[in-house]
Amino acid sequence: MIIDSLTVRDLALPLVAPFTTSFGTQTRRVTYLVHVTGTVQTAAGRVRTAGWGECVSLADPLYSSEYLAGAREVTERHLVPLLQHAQREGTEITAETVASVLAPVVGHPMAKAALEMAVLDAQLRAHGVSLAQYFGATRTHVPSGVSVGIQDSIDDLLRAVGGYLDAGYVRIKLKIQPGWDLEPVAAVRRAFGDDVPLQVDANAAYTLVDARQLRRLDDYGLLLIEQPLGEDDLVQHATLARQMSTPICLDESIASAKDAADAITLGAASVINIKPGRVGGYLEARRIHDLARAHGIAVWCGGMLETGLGRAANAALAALDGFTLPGDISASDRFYTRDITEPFVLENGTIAVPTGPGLGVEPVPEMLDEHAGLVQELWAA
Ligand code: OSB
Ligand code: MG
Repeated sequence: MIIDSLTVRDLALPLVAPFTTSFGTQTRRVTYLVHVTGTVQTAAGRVRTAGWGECVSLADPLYSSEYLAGAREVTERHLVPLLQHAQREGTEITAETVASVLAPVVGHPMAKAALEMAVLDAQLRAHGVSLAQYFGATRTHVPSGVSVGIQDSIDDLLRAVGGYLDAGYVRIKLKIQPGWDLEPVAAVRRAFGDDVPLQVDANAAYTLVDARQLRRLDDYGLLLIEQPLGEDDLVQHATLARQMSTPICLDESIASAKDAADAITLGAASVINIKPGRVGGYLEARRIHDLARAHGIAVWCGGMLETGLGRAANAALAALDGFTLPGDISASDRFYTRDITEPFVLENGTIAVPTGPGLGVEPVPEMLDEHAGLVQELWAA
């Protein structure tokens, strides 16, 4: 496309309840939205188009080194200028070229992914193609799992899990940390039985010294344990994988298709959580899906408390064949009283994949008025 404007808007949405993981508690989702406008050459001629992106970075550098203010800053000072320079020099900015144009900047995958998402949305809207069609995904609905935060008590946990099961979620993920692991897992199994698809996520809260404790989770028939050890601990994850029968899934450790290949080669993961923001965008996410599929490694789509924009894109990605496990693609009301788009709702334990062009959803202006800050122009017409 030929970009003629790019703006960002800060956004803050309250959460329906605090969300606690081993790295901290969130009570609201703060992020920024990217909006890009321009023209795209199509078979029908040059058409005006616009697209939305959402940054999945969290406010603080606790889940990843990237944090929201840094992502916003690098976008303004480095990434948008790289796009402008490339366009001036005659490189067409498309979803397929964004990553290589931004490659000189080291790191900052979530900031890069938000830009790529906006360009991809704009480009697909111009061509009248949905994101799912672009990926080659055929499923119309994706199974919906829910991530359950660390609670103040086992009673609170059982109430929360019971509510999600009643709502129809088809898979439960419990956040764990040292001191909140075997007991909550055992309590959920006791209360809801052995047939509930159940998995745990440690967000890197353990070390290999804890191997004996982690191995005790093998008694509970878990689908997987997600990111027990540190982001950099690929070799140690491979060691742990040989010591326990519960499949190891990596989240934080996988920042690229290359990381996924390394993890598979080392035996550090038998499942991969794909989060498009964490790996620099939906195109790299797609490559990880393809790579994992070729190796017979299961993947599922993770979540970062996305608004309806990111939720729409995640549903489209998860509609690909290789996503063989339910993702953290819950209904909008799992996190938000009111989403910024039309809400995603549970239908028989699934989320419908949008069918309209691009993301297939758009922010409701009234919600932006209420929850978004001023429009900041980073690339003026
Ligand atoms: O580790 O998967 C994670 C949310 C923020 C940061 C990291 C993680 C999560 C979740 C929430 O588990 C998933 C969701 O958006 O539903
Ligand atoms: Mg995780």
